[in-house]
Amino acid sequence: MTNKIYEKLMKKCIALAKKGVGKVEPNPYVGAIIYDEKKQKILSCGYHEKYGEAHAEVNAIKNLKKICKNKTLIVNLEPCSHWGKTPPCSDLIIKSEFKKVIVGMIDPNPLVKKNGINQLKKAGIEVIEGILENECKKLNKIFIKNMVHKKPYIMLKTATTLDGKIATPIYNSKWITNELSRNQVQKLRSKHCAIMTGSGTILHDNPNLNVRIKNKKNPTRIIFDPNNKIHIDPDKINVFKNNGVRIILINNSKIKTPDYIEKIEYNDFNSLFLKLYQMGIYSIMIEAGSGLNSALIKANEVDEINQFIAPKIFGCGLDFIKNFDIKNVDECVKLKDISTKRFGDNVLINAIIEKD
Ligand code: AOF
Ligand code: ZN
Repeated sequence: MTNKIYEKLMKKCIALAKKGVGKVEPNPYVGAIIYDEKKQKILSCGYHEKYGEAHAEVNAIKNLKKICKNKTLIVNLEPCSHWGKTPPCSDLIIKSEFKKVIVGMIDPNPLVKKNGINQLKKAGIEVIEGILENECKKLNKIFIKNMVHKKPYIMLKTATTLDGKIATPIYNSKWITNELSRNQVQKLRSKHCAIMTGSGTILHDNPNLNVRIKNKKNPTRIIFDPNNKIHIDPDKINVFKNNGVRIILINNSKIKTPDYIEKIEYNDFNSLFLKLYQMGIYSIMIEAGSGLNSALIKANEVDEINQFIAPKIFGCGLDFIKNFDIKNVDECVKLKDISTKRFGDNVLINAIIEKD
């Protein structure tokens, strides 16, 4: 069997895995296919459907009417080998007498991490690793960040003019990007556990930071105010309006806040994000001004940027990032895996921040 066929099947696994979006988090998105190499035929498919329930491999095996003996299993994530909320998939795969297992990427979960593959090999099953590895890693970028760093995945969104401005000198920013771009921002918000902004944005824009798409849950709001600049007045400050949305305030003041606001202290970004992860925040979309944007990028905490660019030039005003002390080009923050998308006359640039 050529890798081309495995790649095609892996693509299908990724598509199956995506059916779990919004239902399995913080678990990974996983799809599995059982394939008959002799007949060159897909016999069964499965995916991880719901948090805490059967893994993709188990569902694919369950959906197969015949026996798995001598068949090939394709799965985008290494099969697990541990007892979690469900039994180890590696045991079931061995018991089912598969001949071959095709794996997209190694499971970064320290409880698995190569153990699943090693067990399969020990049982005499042929394992082929790394098929469409980059695509598989992209699919589970949040899960990988969570497992490796025990911190939330951080995506910074900004909406700028062609010259990188987010507002005029008098803080006017309504609207730099067009309606199509702003609708896309709504979709991005709905895909993250939380939205985080700083005190400057709250005081100048008084944003709602909500999702206005029907049947979509509002993400947790995280307000970063380490210098205690905001007065918590839900009548005046929109993000503090309590309509069932979780609110986390980061400040160091002793002032009592309403019970529905969770308050945490700020020391540094690293301990803040470790803490937020422990509080069940697995991914954060940053929608802030240049102060917080710059501090987060400088601290190497941002994983991904989505920059919407409008065909406008201000030539003055607020930059989306400021005060980097860079002298030589090779000292710059480097971006990779660039993709672009048009929204009418706006362009969205999506990029991953290089960390090595
Ligand atoms: C999933 N779905 O399809 C696969 C996973 O607590 P458990 O038993 O659900 O185990 C979760 C871990 O199992 C997860 O962190 C990952 O390491 C591994 N594989 N998880 O939720 C799946 N294949
Ligand atoms: Zn499993």
